[in-house]
Amino acid sequence: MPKNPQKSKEELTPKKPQEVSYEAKDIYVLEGLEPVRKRPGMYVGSTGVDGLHHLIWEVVDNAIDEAMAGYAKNITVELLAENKVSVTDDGRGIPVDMHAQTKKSALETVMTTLHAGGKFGGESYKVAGGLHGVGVSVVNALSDYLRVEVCRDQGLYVQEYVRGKPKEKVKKIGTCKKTGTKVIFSPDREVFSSLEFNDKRIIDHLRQQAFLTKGIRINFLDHRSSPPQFYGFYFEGGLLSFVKYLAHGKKPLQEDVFYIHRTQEKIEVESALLYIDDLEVRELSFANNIYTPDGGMHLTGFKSALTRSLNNYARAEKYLKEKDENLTSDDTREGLVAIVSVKLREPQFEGQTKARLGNPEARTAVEAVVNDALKEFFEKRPAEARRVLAKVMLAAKARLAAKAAKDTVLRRGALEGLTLPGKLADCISRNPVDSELFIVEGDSAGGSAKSGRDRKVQAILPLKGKILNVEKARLDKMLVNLEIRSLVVAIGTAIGEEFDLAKIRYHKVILMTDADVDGAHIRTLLLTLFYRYFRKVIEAGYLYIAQPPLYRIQTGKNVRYAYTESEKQGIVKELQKSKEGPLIQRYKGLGEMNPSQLWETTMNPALRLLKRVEIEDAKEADRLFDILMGDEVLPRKQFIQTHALSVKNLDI
Ligand code: 28G
Repeated sequence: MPKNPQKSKEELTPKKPQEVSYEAKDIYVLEGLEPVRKRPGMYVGSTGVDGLHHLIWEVVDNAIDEAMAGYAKNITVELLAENKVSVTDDGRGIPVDMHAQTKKSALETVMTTLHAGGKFGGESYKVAGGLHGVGVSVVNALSDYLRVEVCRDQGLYVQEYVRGKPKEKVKKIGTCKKTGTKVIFSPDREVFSSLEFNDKRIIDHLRQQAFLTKGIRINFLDHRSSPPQFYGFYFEGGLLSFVKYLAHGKKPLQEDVFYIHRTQEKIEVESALLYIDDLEVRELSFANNIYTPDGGMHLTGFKSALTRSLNNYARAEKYLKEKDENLTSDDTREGLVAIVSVKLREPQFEGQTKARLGNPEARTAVEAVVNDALKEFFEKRPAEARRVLAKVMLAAKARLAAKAAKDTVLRRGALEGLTLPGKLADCISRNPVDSELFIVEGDSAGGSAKSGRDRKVQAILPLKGKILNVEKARLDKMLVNLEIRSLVVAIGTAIGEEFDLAKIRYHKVILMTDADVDGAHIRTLLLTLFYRYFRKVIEAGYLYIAQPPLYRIQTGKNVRYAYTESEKQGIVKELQKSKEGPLIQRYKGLGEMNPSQLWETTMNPALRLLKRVEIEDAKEADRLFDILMGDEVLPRKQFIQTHALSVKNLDI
C-alpha cells in the first residue's frame, strides 16, 4: 500500500493566482487521483466484489471516525437503484472553508486528494497503509459519479464529481438546521468487474462495526426491493454484546461475560470473553476496528494473559499440584468465545494479506490489561472461576491422555518390531524409486487392485473406510488404530522423532478412493494424516491421488472412459454419429470395476491420471478435517456434498 506517495515539487507549489486556470486545477486533481485509477487493486484490494464492497467500508469508516471523535451518533447506509450507495452521518460535516494555499474548499481537497489532510484533527487512530483509511477520495476516483452533501453552519453545501473530477466548485444550495455529511456514489463499471452489492455481506460488516463502536447506531436500508429491507444496529455493550451474539444458543459456563475496556500506555484495549460448553475456539481480533483474521500481537498478548491467569488461579486453588505441568494455551481455549480489539497509533499490518497486527506494544498492553482484569474477575466470582477451571482441567487431561497414547505408538522402536502388515500386497521390487503403494479404500476395491496391478512395482494396501470414521477422531488416537499403524509400517519412514524420509519404501504413495462423499471424506483424513505426520513425504512430491474415471462409454466393441463431466459430453457427442447409441455407465465406486478395468483406467502408468498432492492441498484438508470431525452433522454433510467432487490440476 503506498503511504502518502511523494508528490513532485511542482504539485506542492501553488501556482500564482493568475496562472491557475480551471484547466490547471483539473490537472492537479487528476494527478492526485490518477494512481488510484491506474492501480485500483492497490487501494481497495481488488476490482472484484471484495473491492466493490470495500468502497462502502471506506466511506462508512469515515463516518465511524467522526462518531469515535464524539460527534456523529447515527450512520445510515442505503443501497439505491442502479448500484448506487448512500452513506449519511450526523457528525460535524466536512469543513467547506477555503484553504488559503490551494484556494480550494477543504471539502474538495478531502474528496480529490489522496490522503488529504494526512492525520485528521483528533482522529489519530486513522490507519495509514492498511486497506482501510485510504480515504474517501479513493472511492471518488473509482466512482463514475459521486455527490457529497454537507450540512454545516446552517448551510447545505454540495459538490458532484465524475471519476473523481469535480463538475463544479462547492456550492451552497440551501440551509440546514442540523449538521452532517452525506455521500452518494456509483461505482465505475469501467473499474469493477461486478457492480452487484451483497446485502448479507453489508449487514454482517455493519453489525460488526456497530459491535466495535458501542453507542452508535448504524442503519441499513436496501431500497432494491419494495418495501425496502431495513436493519438497525445499536449495541450499548460493545464487545460484551458481540460475545453474547457469537455464543447465542450455546450453554454458557459463566453467569456474566468477562469484559474489560481500559487504556494502557496510550493503547485502548477492549476485550470480552465467555466460556461455553463446547470444544471449539472462537476468537476474533481487531485493530482500529479492522478485522485481523491472522491475529497478531494483540491476540498473542490476550492468549498469554489468559494462560497465565488460569495457571495462577489453578495453582493457588490447588487444581494443579506442584509436580503438575502448566496448562497450555490450547487447554485454556476449548469452548472459548473471545474478542480482542485494540486502538493504537500507527498500526502495522503484516503478512501478504495484511491480516496480522505487528505492533509489539499491542501485545504488552493487552497482556497487562487482561491479566489484571481476569485476576479480579476470578477473585470476585469463585463459582464461575471453578466452572471454567474444571473445563480447562478436563482439556488438559484429554491432552495428556492423547499424548500418552501417541507416545506408545511413537516410542522408539515401537514400529520397528512390527512386520509388514498381512493386508499389504507388496511389490517385488525393493527399489523405492520405481515402487508404488496404492492405498485403497475398501476390501472389494482392494481385491480388484491386487489382481489388476503390475506386481513388479505396484503394492496394494486396502484400508477399511469406516474404521477411520472414529467419531471426534483426534489424529493422535487414529495412530493407535491398527489400520493406520499398518499404513505407517508399510510406508517405512517411521513417524515422529524417528521419521526418516530416506527410508521410504515407495516414491509414489497413491491414495485411491471412490469418487463419492465417503471417498472424499477418507481422502481428507488421509491427507490430514500426511500433512500432520508425514509432511516431508508431501514436500518431496511422493504423495498422489488417483483419478478413477466417472464414466464408461461403450459403442459396440469400442470402450472409452471419461474422467470429467465435460469429457463425457464430448465423447457422447462424438459417438452420436455411429449407428448404435452409446452405452453409458456411471461408476459410483472403485468396486464396480473389474481388475482389468481398474488397471486400464486408474493404475496403468501409461494411461492413468494422477494428481500430485501439493502442500497447499494438504493444508486445506487439514483445515477441513476439523469441520468434518466437528459436532454438527448437518453442516458437515452439506460441506462434503458440495466439495466431494471438485478435483483440479489434473496431470498425467
Ligand atoms: C457520510 C459519509 C462519510 C466525515 C467529518 C468531519 C470532519 C472532517 C469528516 O474533517 C479533515 C479537518 C480539519 C482539514 C473535522 C469537521 C473537524 C471539524 C471535521 C464522513 C481536514 C476533515 N469539523 N465527517 N472530516 N479536516 N464524515 N462520512 O466522511 O482540517 S469526514
